[in-house]
Amino acid sequence: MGFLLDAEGARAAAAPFAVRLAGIGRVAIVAEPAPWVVAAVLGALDAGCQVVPINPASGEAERAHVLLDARPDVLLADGGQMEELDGGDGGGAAGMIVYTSGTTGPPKGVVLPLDALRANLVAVYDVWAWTERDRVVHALPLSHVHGLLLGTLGPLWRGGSSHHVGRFDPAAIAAGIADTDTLVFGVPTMWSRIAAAIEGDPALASRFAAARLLVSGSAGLPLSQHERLTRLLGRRVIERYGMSETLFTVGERAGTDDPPGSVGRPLPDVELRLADEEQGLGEIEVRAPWLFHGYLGQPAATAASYTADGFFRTGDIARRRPDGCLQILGRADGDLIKTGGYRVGAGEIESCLLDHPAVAEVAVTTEPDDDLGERIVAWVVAREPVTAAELTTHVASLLAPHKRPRDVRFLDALPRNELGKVLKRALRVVDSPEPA
Ligand code: MCA
Ligand code: AMP
Repeated sequence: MGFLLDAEGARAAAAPFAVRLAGIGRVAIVAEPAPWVVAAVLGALDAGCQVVPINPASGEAERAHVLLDARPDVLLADGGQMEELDGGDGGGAAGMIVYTSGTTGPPKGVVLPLDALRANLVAVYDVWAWTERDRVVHALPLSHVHGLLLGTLGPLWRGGSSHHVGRFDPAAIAAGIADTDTLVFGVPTMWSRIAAAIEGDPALASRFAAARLLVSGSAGLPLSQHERLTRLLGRRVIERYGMSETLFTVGERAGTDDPPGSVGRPLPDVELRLADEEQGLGEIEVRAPWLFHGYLGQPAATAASYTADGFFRTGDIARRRPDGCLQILGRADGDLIKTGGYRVGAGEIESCLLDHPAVAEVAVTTEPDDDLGERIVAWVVAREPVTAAELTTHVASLLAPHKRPRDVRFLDALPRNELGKVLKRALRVVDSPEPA
């Protein structure tokens, strides 16, 4: 299906939502990829609301958690129909609350004021020489900052246009690339599927090559994929790095000559350091004018995510190359998973599986996956007969399909240390092609 919105059209579509939402504090929006969602988000922000985008694919448990945690005053769904809810504290400063996973527990609400959203985009406009002539083409979910902020509000607030092609499909993205100034945004899974599609239909290459900027983000694009895309397109896909909490902080510049395999350099106004600056290695710590204003209702978790001198601890380990570009090496904690560009906590999947009556014990790990980057693997000790498909469906329906394990492996017992803690490393080693 898909839709194309320009700034003027979006403004006109947003106006009635701004009127309807005037005086409302917090509004949850089921963020299906549809023009009414864009209009509702813009209108709600104009009306001074706090917008809580909800993944349309999220299951009952996850949606119930978000609604209970954020306590929005209204819920917009199905073409913009409004349902009044109990509400909570009446909201806060205009902006967004984006739900994202931690290593343990259910997803947390990342509070992002409107000023932060706008300031971050201004920095991105700067490094990519982004103008009102530019159009973004993408198929990203509108429940996360990549698709909603960068892919949609970014071009519309700049005065340009945003084209969401609907369900991700390389040919649809290619068809959406206008001969003008087009920026194509995607996660690495999309870029490797685009590469495969071009190999099957070389005529697609010239469409992608015509775009002004091709950008990958939300997870690392492996060097082999960079090389494959450069070979197919005769040009570079550039990378950028960000987080829901920090928004976009590091990126390769338009027209870069830097060798691929890095996420580029910090954006203007970003103070970025590595935990061991002498070695040019370690956890990325950032300070920027647009950092989040905490996890909703979780002051302890918020405080724990900062260093004593006010830098946000990203949990990402990086190396600074001699040319100043940053290479992301991995996560400090393996329990935070990136699959298809989605952030998923091992703990939330473990809790969900433990709620299934047949599951006695469970540990969730990941394995490298050519398509998804990381594949979620559940190691299960069953107390009664159950199939992998039943468990997968359980997770997909309660949380979201992208959180479902791609492999379920049954064991008689989980390996534990003398304190009873599960040894996830041993599970990775125990790996066998068939379930035990
Ligand atoms: C399969 N499906 C199931 C089940 N098995 N549904 C229910 N129960 C099951 N057991 C269905 C799914 O519903 C879906 O169907 C279909 O199978 C395929 O699902 P899946 O394999 O999970 O995904 P995909 O369709 O292959 O999608 C790949 C994707 C997607 C398009 C790359 O992962 C994606 O959109 N990723 C983007 C993530 C993103 O935007 N992250 C940004 C975070 P159907 O589709 O028909 O319902 S923001 C961020 O990271 C920051 C700040 C940053 O820096 O950008
Ligand atoms: P989220 O909050 O869903 O946006 O996830 C943020 C996480 O995605 C970061 O902490 C990184 O682990 C990962 N990430 C985002 N962009 C990149 C990138 N270009 N390369 C590697 N990892 C990335």
